[in-house]
Amino acid sequence: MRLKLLSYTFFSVMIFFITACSTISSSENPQQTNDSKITASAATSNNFGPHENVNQPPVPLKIERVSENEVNVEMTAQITDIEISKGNMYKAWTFNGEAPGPVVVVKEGDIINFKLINMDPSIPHSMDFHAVHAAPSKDFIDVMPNESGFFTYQANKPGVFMYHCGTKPVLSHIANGMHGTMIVMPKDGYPNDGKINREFLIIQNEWYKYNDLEDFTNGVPSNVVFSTKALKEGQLNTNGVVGGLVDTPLLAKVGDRIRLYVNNVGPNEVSSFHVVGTIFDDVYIDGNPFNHMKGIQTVMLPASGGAVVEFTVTKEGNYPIVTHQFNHVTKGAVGMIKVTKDGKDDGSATAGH
Ligand SMILES: [Cu+2]
Repeated sequence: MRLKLLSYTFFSVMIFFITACSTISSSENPQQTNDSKITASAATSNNFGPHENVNQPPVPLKIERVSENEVNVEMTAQITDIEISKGNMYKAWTFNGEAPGPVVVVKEGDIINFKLINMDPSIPHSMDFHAVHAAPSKDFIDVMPNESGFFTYQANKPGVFMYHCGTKPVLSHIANGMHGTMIVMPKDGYPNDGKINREFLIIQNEWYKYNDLEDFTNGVPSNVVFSTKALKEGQLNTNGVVGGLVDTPLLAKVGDRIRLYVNNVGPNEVSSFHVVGTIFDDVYIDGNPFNHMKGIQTVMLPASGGAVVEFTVTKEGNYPIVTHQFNHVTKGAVGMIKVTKDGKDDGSATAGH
């Protein structure tokens, strides 16, 4: 494994982390994984079980607006290898072959006609959208292997919401990668909509020993990571991998007012979400415009919790995104916003050696 050293002078600490590059371009299919690495990884991993020889290529999210207040959303449950740190392949249980799964963006009040296609040949999966009012015993039920489930519900509260597989044991399904974010855009927008120059989605999640419920339950995460999902065509779209948002930083221009939709999908840890070198001017807890706070240094995100944070970058440079629980930073929880004169990547290193 290659170790890089990030100089983090603001706190006069040096943070070691393992770099990995596993970005997915939003405009093309995510990269295919390397079978020889998976075989090597399988020899040391403890429990692939019935998924031993399964590695299903990512399937793009299908979302189609069928009327002013109605969308059709189609997702898959599938098994897909993801390189969570250099050389460490994880046979993830996923939605659509991404972990976290693809971002789903709808509008407040939308009726969602949801289809879940379970491509997993061996175990059931399901979908629990925190964004909707539903009867879990009917609307979040298991979909059997190689079958599809159809569900309808309404997203009538705005915000940044977690979704996850709710099949028992839920912890195994979430920790193995079945989590993601739905953004329900407020019907009247956010107060600063006209002043925002750039917006990104940042998701925090943890990884543990492979498919090990004992470790999920009583252990500590081996990695804590940030990812981003493309909110529009051409934006970066990554899995939750160590170093993903350092090797390929988010870009901004001096003076930009930036909005981050943030979501901590856990499964177990709290996030103390902070961007070094700035103060959040405006924060909307869980992304609801009603929950408006100002002048916040660190936003606490419970497991599953979300927020919208807005801030201005006033100087050129690299702004680390962290959870201020610094033991998690050493496990990968750092991303980078690179601020340049023109908002383009100037090629300078985001992590010093
Ligand atoms: Cu599942």
